[in-house]
Amino acid sequence: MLDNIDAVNLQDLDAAHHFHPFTDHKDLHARGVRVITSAEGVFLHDAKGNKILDAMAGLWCVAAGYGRSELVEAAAKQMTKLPYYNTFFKTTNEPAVMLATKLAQIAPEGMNHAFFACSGSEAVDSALRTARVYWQTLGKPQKKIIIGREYGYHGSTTLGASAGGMVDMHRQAGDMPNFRHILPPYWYGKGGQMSPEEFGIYAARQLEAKIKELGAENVAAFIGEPIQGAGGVIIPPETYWPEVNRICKENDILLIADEVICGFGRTGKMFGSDYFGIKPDMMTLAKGITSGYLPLSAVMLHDRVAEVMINDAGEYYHGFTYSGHPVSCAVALKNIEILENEKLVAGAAAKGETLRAKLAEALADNPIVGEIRGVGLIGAIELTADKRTRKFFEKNGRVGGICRDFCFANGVIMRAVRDTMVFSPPLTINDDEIDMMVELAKKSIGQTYDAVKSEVAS
Ligand code: PXG
Repeated sequence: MLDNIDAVNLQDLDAAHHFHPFTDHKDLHARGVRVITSAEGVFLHDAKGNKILDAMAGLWCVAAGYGRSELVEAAAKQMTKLPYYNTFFKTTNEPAVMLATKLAQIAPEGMNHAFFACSGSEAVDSALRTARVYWQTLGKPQKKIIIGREYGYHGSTTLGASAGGMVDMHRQAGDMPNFRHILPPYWYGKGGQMSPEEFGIYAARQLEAKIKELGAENVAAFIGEPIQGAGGVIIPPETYWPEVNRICKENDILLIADEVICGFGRTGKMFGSDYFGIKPDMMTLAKGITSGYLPLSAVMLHDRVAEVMINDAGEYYHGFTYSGHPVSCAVALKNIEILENEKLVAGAAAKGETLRAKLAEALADNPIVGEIRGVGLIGAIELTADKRTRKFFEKNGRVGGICRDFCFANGVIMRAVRDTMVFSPPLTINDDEIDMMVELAKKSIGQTYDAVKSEVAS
């Protein structure tokens, strides 16, 4: 069937048969779907012959870039040897063991056990279940409540959506009991007159207040992304995570770092927890673990948690057909080898600095650019009606949408989250490609300014 593809109209077939994730289908059918046909390095090719710089690395995941034959070979080799076997019922496979061992080596101190799943959502779901079982095992079954944050994103299973702080998702599905949400550490949007440092403490203490309100004896865990990605690349002030560490410890609350986006070098450190000094009890990993080449995720358990789960919890009634899938694990191992051999993690820190400096220079005169922020190769550009007062445009999300469409038309993919343009290019991006990304961003944000000029404070 795939050999005949040139002869069929993929747009029509897609509209007829494909129900997409996170999509308004009426709107999609009116515009027509974009068909991506191939990719190499940081570039995508679509069916119309356009070449597009993917400044999002797919959905924040293609760390090692597209077209890596080493990953293809690792998959083919493992598929030939053992394409599948499960890790239930007292069995394991070579790639799963070796990957668990490798993850224990590169993860922060004390995180020595990996539980495998297929997606970030499944990892989050698994971490939340583990938190509940942990407290049950310690004789505190009433410790059930999970605290997350507004604008948090922890996936789209019902538990993940409930832990996340996306109100539209809560409305449709994620309204499970025993979840609460606190203010995100989003200084630009919510910091008012406070300095970022003051606001970091203030936002962390919302957690303390929430625990007090609920009673620490009822709270199982706090879950947070080191940097909130899908929520708009919200980078907490430096004061935030140390205070959260303290609050979780003092109140005997598990701390879950959702590293699905931050993990595997995005921040210029292997994990976001390394960058911010977070002391998690569990970490969820996905996306960059295989650079998106195959589905795979993991929950890393700190020894504190693993000892209880292994020695005292009895049987763990949880797992997936594809937990520890040998082909995904083989690809992950090769992918981590690439990150290490090509020094892509330290490279992300250096390239991120170059990228932000160039963006700052290119966008300095654009009146709607309120802030450019980033850590490593994850970043954001705030579009604002008045940059002196950090005032957003009317109908939040409208101007971001305009900008995103200009970006696409100009050949660069950036995401709009409300009116915040976010980016996370492959860690392999080179200097010329950084220049190209900056040029295309400058052009697109310039066109956006022209389109909304009348609304901008002079
Ligand atoms: N946690 C975090 C921090 C994520 O960013 C998930 C969990 C869920 O992973 P899965 O593999 O189940 O999708 C994510 C995923 C976007 C976007 O548009 C972000 C994600 C997924 C899809 C779209 O920003 N993040």
